[in-house]
Amino acid sequence: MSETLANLLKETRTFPPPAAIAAAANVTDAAYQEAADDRLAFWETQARRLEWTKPWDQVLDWSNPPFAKWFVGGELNVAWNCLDRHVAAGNGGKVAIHWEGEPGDTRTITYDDLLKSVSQAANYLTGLGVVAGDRVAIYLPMIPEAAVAMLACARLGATHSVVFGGFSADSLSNRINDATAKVVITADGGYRRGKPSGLKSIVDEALQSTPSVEHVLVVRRTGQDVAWGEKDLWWHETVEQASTEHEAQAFDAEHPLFILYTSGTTAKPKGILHTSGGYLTQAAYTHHAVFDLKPETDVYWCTADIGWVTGHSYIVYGPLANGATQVMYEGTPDTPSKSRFWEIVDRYKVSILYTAPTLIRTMMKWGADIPAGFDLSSLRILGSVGEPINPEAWMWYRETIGHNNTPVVDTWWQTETGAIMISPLPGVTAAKPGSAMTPLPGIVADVVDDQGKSVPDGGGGYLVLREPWPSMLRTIWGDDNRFVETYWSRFDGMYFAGDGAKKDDDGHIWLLGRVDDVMLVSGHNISTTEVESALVSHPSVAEAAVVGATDPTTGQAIVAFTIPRGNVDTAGDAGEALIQELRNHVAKTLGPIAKPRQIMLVAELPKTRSGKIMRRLLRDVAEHRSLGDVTTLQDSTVMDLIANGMKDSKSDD
Ligand code: 7RM
Repeated sequence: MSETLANLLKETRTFPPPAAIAAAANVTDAAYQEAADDRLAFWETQARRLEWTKPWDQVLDWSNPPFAKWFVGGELNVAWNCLDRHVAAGNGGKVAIHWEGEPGDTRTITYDDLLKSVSQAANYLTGLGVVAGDRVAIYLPMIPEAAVAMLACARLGATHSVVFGGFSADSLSNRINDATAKVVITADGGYRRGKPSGLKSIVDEALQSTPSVEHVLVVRRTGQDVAWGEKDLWWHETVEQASTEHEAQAFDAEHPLFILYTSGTTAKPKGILHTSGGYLTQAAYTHHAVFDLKPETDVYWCTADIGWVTGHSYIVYGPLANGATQVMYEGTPDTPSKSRFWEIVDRYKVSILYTAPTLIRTMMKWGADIPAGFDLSSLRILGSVGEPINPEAWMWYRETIGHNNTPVVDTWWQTETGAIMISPLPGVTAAKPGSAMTPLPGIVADVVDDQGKSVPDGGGGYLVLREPWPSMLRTIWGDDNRFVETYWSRFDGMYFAGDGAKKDDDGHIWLLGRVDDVMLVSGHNISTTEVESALVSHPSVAEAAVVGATDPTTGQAIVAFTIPRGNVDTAGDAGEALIQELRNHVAKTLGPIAKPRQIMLVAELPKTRSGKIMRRLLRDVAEHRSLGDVTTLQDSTVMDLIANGMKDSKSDD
């Protein structure tokens, strides 16, 4: 077999858009043709969704690939586009953010309020000596000040680097030093799982080794005791006392907007650099197109953390550029109870929900009676991001959350791509459960084989992008060579994303997980995603993670870690019987080659804070290696559970 990646899973269900959504859709089928006829003219049209103080002279400069310049010569202020223009248009009284704290406190923030707060922060940061081009690190919980801090930087042309509130002092200081940040914006702490967790104390520790930092601005969120040093300034005593008037200055379209570090597994984190005009154009356009946002009536909620690119593009920049009203939630979905999400949807009449497969599978595990207790009829569009969504999780999302008639948009993109690249359009696409379907208008994606040749329909291989796009990363901060090597050298003239994918018989794209995770079983390249999806298609399974473990006869063998649904009996013989049933179920669904050697029933899986399964750790467990660094784990006790479970499980044949 010489195929690059096997295509085992067949899916025949399709769900055309509801007539009402199709009839009023922001974007219709015509957009694909328009973009195909003249891609650059198409993106120019989208850039005009923003207000520019100086028009561009050239749409794209691609004379020195892979270093792109979009909207060359154009000038705009990103924060002005997200705030001032909505206020100027008479929408200052409109709610920008319905914020919900984990303990149940709430804040309602209008566009007027947000503009005032951002102006205060911009004024105070200016007073601290922050000027365009400086870097500011942001280490905050999911509170409105996180958006305020980001927008204040954007307003001044300072480059923000948001670091996940869950990262350790070491990760924080590495990121601060890599970007030589001058100011850190943090909070005393934040609420997670019902407890105030400290942030300032971690900053204090990080600051032992960050010579570039001159000031630390501290938002008071929890009121917990904090140590206080010379560099420390309370946000409420400084920013909140500053003038609410601030005149935004325009910056070049290619002015750096933010750096966001990808939390690479072992290597040094990569500071992904995004710039202004192209980034905001694609963030705003995709938010408008993929979620069909009607700013007058929709209530939008993206459950991501602001420390993840999804929070940047689809909590801050995209929605605010489009004048959306959105919900922002501080905490976890199970605090104080497992119905927290559905309470919020019901209370605010959320109409567009954007979340991650990990959350959907967790909700599946908890059971359908929990959402059934709430009125979810306001929901009209559901989105998914972060990992491949298994067809059965997609179906559950649509049926149980989306009252069996909402479009589900599975959106593929990366920190590096800045905005959504491959996704159904809710008013156009007849979506298939588990497929990201089609590159968006203006995006040129393909699936290629080892040689970089386009695979035919029905074939699997590597997902690539063949043409530059406006919100593409411009480089890795401080390391152009690594940028070229990491993304542009595997296939000539193409961006390689690191993901495996296939085209189905209709040419629709299915993401198959990271190519590093692909399993080589008796000469077949099998994706983790397809085996996981086969497991999740069994009615007893909520979630599964699959890895290839070294095997003396097959090279690698498939080992699956499986979380049963809430009501499933797994005690004693019942558990053993289920394991056999699941192994046979996979063999029946995908063929005998994909039959797992071993299945373990577990309660949890190790995940990053953005919800991605850490297969590397599971591979270590499956091969009985030590666990290595688990500091980015959502819950490190999970690994103990899994390691214990390992002893009990047995592998036959
Ligand atoms: C937005 C985000 C990027 C990686 C990417 C994929 C995976 C994301 C999907 C997906 C299948 C999806 N940025 N990924 N979305 N895989 N279907 N809809 O997640 O930089 O944190 O991660 O996430 O492997 O390369 S990210």
